[in-house]
Amino acid sequence: MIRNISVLLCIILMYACRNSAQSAASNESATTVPVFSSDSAYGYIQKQVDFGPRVPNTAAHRHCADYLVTALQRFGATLINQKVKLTAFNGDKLDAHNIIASFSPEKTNRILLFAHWDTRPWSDHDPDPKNFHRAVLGANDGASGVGVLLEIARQISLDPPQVGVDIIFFDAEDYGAPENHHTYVADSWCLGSQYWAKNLHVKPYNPKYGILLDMVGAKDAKFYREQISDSYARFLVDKIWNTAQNLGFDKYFINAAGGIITDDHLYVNQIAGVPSANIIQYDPRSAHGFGDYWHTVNDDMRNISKETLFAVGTTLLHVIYNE
Ligand code: AHN
Ligand code: ZN
Repeated sequence: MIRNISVLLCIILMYACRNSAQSAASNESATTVPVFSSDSAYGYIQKQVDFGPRVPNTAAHRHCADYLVTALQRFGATLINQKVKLTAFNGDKLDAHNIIASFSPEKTNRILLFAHWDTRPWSDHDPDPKNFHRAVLGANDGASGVGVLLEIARQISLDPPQVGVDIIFFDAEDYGAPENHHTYVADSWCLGSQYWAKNLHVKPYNPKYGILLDMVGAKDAKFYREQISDSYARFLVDKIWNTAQNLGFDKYFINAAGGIITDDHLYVNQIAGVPSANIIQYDPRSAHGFGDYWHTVNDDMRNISKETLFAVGTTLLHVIYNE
């Protein structure tokens, strides 16, 4: 009898403890999410564009790298500079620089955020063929993803999330062979991320997932579910697009299949084995796909919308601070 009562007490006690542990856990997870400043992100984009096109082997490229490294250090990140000579499809030797910033590097529970910071040496989609040999200014194609991630880095410095965060700015993404090139060259795009995936900055490197931002600042941009992302990281695409929808950004984040786009996330998935998704402006139903400014001399600040930056940045902050 006495034994039965003590067993019963034990069970009651265990149940009570379990409930209080659960409520403590749910209190902890009720985190507040910082407010994304689109003014700040816009400023970081302007700053990059003011250097001019960030084409590898140019002074603008070097000056912009210095600026990005300094900014990330100011936000308290631990920096690793991966500098390497890479050979482009046409034989050009590129002084490439992947910029790797870690927040709370001691944490094992981590996520990766990335964007390319270089710009394209040729405007090969410009309607005027005379512009072919002019470099792309890359307000959207390059600077927008970096600008959003710099603002997220600033927010992390003010109020760190539970999860450790790595931010990588990949170089030499946009040096791929033009469509009119005389032969097909495999893997001519994304040289910086290909190099990183084969030469990880820490080993082993197993973040939960990676998110790529590419062309995330244009007015009225539409982000469809990119198909490489969906095949390697459907859970993550669901998470991002559901978060955006719950925040009221379904005008931007369209929950339908987009294109199959060779981009940095392909190599992060395929070679580094980090399940990764690409948030990229590509409308499979429009004639221009990437937008009519893409790889033309018109990819300048007039193309950038604070409203679009806010939708992307806010969605990302909600994903990060709910980990
Ligand atoms: C291709 O056009 C093969 N991929 C697009 C990747 C890219 C270029 N993103 C920005 N610029
Ligand atoms: Zn490009």
